[in-house]
Amino acid sequence: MTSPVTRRALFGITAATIGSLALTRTPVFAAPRPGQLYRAPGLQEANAWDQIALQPLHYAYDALEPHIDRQTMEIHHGKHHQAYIDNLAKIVDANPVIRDLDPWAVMTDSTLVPEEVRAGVRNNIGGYANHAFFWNLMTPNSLDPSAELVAAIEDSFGSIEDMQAAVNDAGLKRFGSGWVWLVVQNDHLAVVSTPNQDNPLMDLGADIPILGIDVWEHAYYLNYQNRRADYLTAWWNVIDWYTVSTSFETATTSPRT
Ligand code: MN3
Repeated sequence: MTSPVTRRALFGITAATIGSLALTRTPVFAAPRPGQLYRAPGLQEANAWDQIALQPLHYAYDALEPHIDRQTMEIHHGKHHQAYIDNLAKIVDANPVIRDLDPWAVMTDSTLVPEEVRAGVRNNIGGYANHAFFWNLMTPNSLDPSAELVAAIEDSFGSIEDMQAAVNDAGLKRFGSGWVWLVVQNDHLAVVSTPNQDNPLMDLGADIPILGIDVWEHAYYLNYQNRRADYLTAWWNVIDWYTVSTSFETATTSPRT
């Protein structure tokens, strides 16, 4: 893992400096390569269903307190995320035709699998991928976003605070369970939300997520009960801007494959 010192060397420009630079920067959005952003084991290798497994967090369960409490993290990671993995494995074991397909292809185009198991596959491979993505978007040692990401956010939203307000608003408006995402969309950044365990890459979507917040009640209920707005506000205290910045860089500089 990159040390905080190295991270600061990469991204340690003050907000004031970034603000002045942003006025003259025009982000160049080349072709995104969404697959590079999801580092979940097995998701991007051919016929790698058996590699799909729960990975340990890179911080302790209580490291995000008081914003995200230890018990929520234990249950969310150890029970909910594990359940998506276990349920997906059961479906794949019972349907050998799926085993011949690549997990990434299935996640992005669930019509590849038989209709009778499509919903189960979609929900559980989405749950696997989304949570693997989500854990790496949080850290107890949040640093500054890259100058390039700040410039893109200011171009698309006006300010980081305006972007956060747009994300929080979309998260609040997501009825029931789902996710809210900050995505690279054509030549700008945008906020979208998805129901259940869907993500913007499903159905061959072209939006590339660089940040996603879980707004299922299981992500916040123990600490925040019904106060989803308070959870969303608190979440920004644990954002890993390093991961978001590097995901943005990958999404906007890598050739589309
Ligand atoms: Mn969840």
